[in-house]
Amino acid sequence: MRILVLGGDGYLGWPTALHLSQCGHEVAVADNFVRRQYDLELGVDSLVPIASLHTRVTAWQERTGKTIEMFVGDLMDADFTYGMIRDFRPDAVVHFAEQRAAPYSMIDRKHAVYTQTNNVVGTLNLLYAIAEIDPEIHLVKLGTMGEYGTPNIDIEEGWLELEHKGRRDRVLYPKRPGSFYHLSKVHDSHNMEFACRIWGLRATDLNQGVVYGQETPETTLDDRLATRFDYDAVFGTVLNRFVIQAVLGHPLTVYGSGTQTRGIIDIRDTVRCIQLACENPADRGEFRVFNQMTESMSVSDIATTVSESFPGEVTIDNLDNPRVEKEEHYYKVTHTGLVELGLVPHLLSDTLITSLFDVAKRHVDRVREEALLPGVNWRNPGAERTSER
Ligand code: NAD
Ligand code: USQ
Repeated sequence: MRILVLGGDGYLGWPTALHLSQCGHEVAVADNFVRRQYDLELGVDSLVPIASLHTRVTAWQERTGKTIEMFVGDLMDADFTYGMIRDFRPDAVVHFAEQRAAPYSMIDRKHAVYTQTNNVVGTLNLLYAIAEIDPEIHLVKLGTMGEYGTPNIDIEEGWLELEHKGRRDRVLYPKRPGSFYHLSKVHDSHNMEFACRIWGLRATDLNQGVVYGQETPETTLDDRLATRFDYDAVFGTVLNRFVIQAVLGHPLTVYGSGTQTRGIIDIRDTVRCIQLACENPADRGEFRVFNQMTESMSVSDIATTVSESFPGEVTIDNLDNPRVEKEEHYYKVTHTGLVELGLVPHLLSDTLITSLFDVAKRHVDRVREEALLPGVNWRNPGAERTSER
C-alpha cells in the first residue's frame, strides 16, 4: 500500500513510518517541524538526541535500501495539503500531525487557541483534500482515550447503543475531556464522523491511551533512527517521566492521590496498531473507532511498578494536582477491536522498564532539572502569560 504518515518527524510518527516501510509499504512522511519549535519555546529537548528528518531518511535508506519520501509543510496550509495528496496519491493517510500536550494547551489563551486551530483546521483541510481528490483514501487518525474522560459507565469503542423513552439509537459516545487539547480531538472526531456520513469517506479514529517506551525494532538499527523521548512536565508522558525521575534520584511526581486511572500502551504496539488499521480499512461511509490501549493502570500503580523495577532507592512525592481531574472514579474500557484484527499486546513488564532505565541512564546529563516540575496549572487561566493577551 501507499501510506502517507502526517507528523512523521514526531515521537510516534517516525517509528510508525519505519515500521510500515519495513512491512513493505511505500511510505511518505510529512511534517512542519513545529514540535522541534515547542522545545525551543520551552527550553527543553528530547532526552535522546534526534537526527534531522533528512538525516533519518538517509540513514534508513543506508541501513535497509528502502526509501521514504518527505513532504515539508503545514496542514493548515490547504495548498500544501492538497498538493501532497495529489502528488503522493496514498491508499491510506495516517494522521499524527497535531499539537498533542494537554499542559501546553492549558498554558493560556494563546496556546489553547493555537492547539484547537492547528488540530481542527489541519484535520478539516485534510478531510476536504481527501473528499475532493480521492474519497477512496482511508484516513487513519490519532484520537485519544482522554476524549471520553472518566464516565461512570463502561467506555465503548466510539459508539453507544442507547435506549431512551422506549426508542433505541446508536450514537457517538458522549465525551467529557479534561483539557483544550483533548477537546480538539473531540472536535476532530465529530468532523470526521460528519465527513463519513455526508460525503461517504472512510475513516478510523484511534483513541489511543498514554504511550510509553522509546524503542522499536526499527529505531534501534542505528542511532540516527532514534525517536524522541520527552521528560519535561509539558510534553513528557507519565511513565516515561517516572523512569527518568528514578534514574535521576528525584521523587516520582504523582499528581494528587494518584488513584486516577488511564489506559496505557507500549510504543511497539502503537506502530503495530497503525499497521493493522491501514491493512484492514474501514468501509466507504464508515466512521470506525478503536480504543488503542492495552491495559489500565492508576498513576500510583505506575509509580510503584517503576520504583519496584529500579535497582536502587526510589521515593514517591504526591504533589498537589496541577490538573483538574477526577482522582476517584470508575474506569472500564472496551478495547477488543484491534485485538480482533490481530494485535498481540506487549503488557507492561520489568524488562521494558529496565530497558528504558538504560536509555535514560545513557543520556541523563541532557536533563534540565527545572523542567521536571509542573508549571502549568489548570485552575489559573493565563497565569503564565498575562501580558500576551
Ligand atoms: P509529537 O508532537 O511528537 O508529533 C506530532 C508531529 O506532528 C510533530 O513532529 C509536529 O511537528 C507535527 N505537526 C504538528 N502540527 C502540524 C501541522 N499543522 N502540520 C504538519 N505537521 C504538524 O506527538 P506524538 O506523541 O508523536 O503524538 C502523535 C499523535 O498521537 C498526536 O495526534 C497525539 O495526539 C496522538 N497521541 C499521542 C499519545 C502519546 O502518548 N504520545 C497518546 C495518544 C494519542
Ligand atoms: N501525571 C502524574 N504525574 C506526572 C505526569 C502526569 O501524576 O508527572 C498524571 C496526570 O495527572 C494524568 C496522567 O498522569 O492523570 C496522564 O498524564 P500524561 O501527561 O501522561 O498524559 P496526558 O496528559 O493524558 O496526555 C498524553 C499525551 C496525549 C495523549 C494522552 C492519551 O500527551 O497526546 O492524547 O496521553 S490519554 O491520556 O488517554 O488521553
